[in-house]
Amino acid sequence: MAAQQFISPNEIRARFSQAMSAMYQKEVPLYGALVELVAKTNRQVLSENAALAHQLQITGEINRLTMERHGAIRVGTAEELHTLRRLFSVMGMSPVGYYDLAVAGVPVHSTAFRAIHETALQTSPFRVFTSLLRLELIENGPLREMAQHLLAQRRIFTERALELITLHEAQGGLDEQQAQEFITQALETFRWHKKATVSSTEYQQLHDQHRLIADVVAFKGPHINHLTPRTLDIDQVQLAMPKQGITPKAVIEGPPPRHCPILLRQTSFKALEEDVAFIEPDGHEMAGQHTARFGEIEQRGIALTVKGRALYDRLLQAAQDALQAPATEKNAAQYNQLLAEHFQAFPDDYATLREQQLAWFRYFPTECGLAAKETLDKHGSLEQLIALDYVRFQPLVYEDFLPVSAAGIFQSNLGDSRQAQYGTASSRAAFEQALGAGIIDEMGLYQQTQQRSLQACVQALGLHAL
Ligand code: OOG
Ligand code: NI
Repeated sequence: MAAQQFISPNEIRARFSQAMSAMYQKEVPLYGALVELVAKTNRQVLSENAALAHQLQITGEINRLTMERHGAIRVGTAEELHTLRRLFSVMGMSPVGYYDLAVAGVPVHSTAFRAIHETALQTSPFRVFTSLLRLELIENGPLREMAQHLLAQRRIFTERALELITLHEAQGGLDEQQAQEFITQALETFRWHKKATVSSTEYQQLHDQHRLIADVVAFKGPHINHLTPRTLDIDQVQLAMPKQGITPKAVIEGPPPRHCPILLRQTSFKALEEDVAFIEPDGHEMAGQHTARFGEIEQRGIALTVKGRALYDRLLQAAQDALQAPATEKNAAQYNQLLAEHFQAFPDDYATLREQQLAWFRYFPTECGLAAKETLDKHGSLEQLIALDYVRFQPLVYEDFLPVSAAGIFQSNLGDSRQAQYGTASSRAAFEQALGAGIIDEMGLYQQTQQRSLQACVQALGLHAL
């Protein structure tokens, strides 16, 4: 088959993300309300903040804003994770970053499947935070065996989805009809199933061990547990949520509000109590409830270098230490105050962030630089070109997640009451083995994008090098 007949993986991802959003809006109408609120707020911010609108125009992010979202799923076995990697690969999504949540009392480790090149991200930035349950952390032997047994019996992919994944691998792509069918079939894996695969007694046992274990083990598949639109002003949406009947968690995860947003700020509304049906040993259904699915919003800022990230981690830790307790409704104001105080030490203008190499940037030739192409010094340094306004820089947006924030999101939705303690040995190698591939280091990706933007300046301005 000729290569040009294949649909681009980016296009498949964009369509899949759209289909997933439509499905989740039907499943969880409150998510639809949140999407509307975010879209309205974004329009308002763009109309009031010309500088931000201009920045998003130059980086192209303006075009992806309304389609921007991430989702999260949790799987139970190495095989499930392995096949998911192959499934996401059809859509041009690779595993980026390793997140160990066990250190925060959640018995999972995770990665994010996402596109890795800036042009691919531009077509669709859809990401899926994917967690693998670490059954080995469950000390209760019989319960662990029960969970293993239940997981071994289920099939989370449709036969046709598996065939299309294999076809994609064999021929190197999917044509229009196959791609469409793939989207429909792949979506089935993430659908919510009201009917549990366990009895009410089994559910209770799993639940008593950890709510997360019940969520992963007691159902037919890894239902999407939230989808998260990107807002340009998370504080404003957080304030507006209660008026729409949506109650957000007490504090926004991540850095405090800033002129130049860094990394990622997130907040969620509590998981909903939903009706489910357990299958009793005699075969009849028993009505019950399960709480797992929720809504979340996020605001993305500039990606930090290793140095910037170390500073972020240090300041966040210091603010949390100073609070001397987990952040809750009661001490939220105090926590926000402490966070703001500690983050005074983090430069809050792009020029300084760049000078101190705390963050990643993209460089663009200016009109004025292009006009001067024939006469400018081909050996000029980047700093000279910037000073002459021949080249300008824009923040490179953070495309990943934050482990401390993710733990906060998990906890707020699993109930804050009990916090398990697990050994701290993280297990990246085991995760990669299950995945059947190495995890990509996000810092390398940011560095490459920055480098490609410099290279594009060299090309456009006919420079010797940069
Ligand atoms: C994932 C929680 C983490 C985020 O945005 O950091 C997350 C989950 O609850 O499965 O989604
Ligand atoms: Ni999330």
